Amino acid sequence: MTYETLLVEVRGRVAIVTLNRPQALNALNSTVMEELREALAGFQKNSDVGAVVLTGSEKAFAAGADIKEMQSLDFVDAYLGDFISGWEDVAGFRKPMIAAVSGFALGGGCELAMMCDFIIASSTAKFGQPEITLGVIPGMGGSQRLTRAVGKAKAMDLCLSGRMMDAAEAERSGLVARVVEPERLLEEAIAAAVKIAAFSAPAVLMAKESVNRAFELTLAEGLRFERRLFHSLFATEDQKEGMAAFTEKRKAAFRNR
Ligand code: CO8
Repeated sequence: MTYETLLVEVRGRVAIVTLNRPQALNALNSTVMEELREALAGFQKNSDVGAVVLTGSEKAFAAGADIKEMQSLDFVDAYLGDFISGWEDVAGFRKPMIAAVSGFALGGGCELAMMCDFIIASSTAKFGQPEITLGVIPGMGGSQRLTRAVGKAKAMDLCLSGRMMDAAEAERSGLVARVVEPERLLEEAIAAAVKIAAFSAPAVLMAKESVNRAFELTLAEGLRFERRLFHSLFATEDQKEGMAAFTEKRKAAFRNR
């Protein structure tokens, strides 16, 4: 499958998706959205893909929604067409997805990185929600996911001032899971994805689902939800294999069923 705005490569059980609009610093237009949704829908159905790495270029993960595309939009068109709502399918992807971020992750770019399960950043990465400088506000989670990730003080600072934060500040604030040197970014993200994709797929998907529920449920309901999923994993062959491998002091060979 070839795309206009994405490069897609599958290595073993890991799919690597590279945003590829270098002329616009990977600005996210409707083609990127449609193509990413299509690629992810394919990975969702493909049991040979266990995890995804989403990345951009050295200079930009993505410098935001495409300003030139949305410039002339009016309220009625945006509202009736439910502009950008298709990105929810990216956030709803059920398999693990790691963002490997180098350079600018601004506006929709920062929001796209936050739709992934965790972010590995190059030391050159810069995160921000500069929408306020354009007379708008974040539209795809910047005021919500960012606030949950970094807390009110930093989220307010970024959304109100439009300033960027570097990788070190992003890691300190809890937005980023790991920071690595630029030349190691992709290698580190792929290694993490390879490791995750080798675990039991039902356990991996349930771990993701359970962590995500922490943002929606009360603690008591979340704990109950987690426990029910935990119970259900005892119905899998992989649980038997994982625990047998531990007691037999060998590496588990998960069948992903
Ligand atoms: N949209 C369209 N084109 C862009 C964008 C963008 N967001 N960002 C950069 N480009 C283009 C530039 O116009 C330029 O094109 P051209 O050469 O044809 O003029 C090319 O990319 C290179 O950019 P610069 O020359 O500006 O590169 P610099 O290195 O000088 O500056 C910056 C890099 C600082 C990143 C600068 O390009 C910039 O400020 N970009 C805009 C950042 C921004 O405001 N982003 C927020 C956009 S609004 C948004 O994201 C709303 C989110 C809503 C939900 C989206 C769902 C995913």
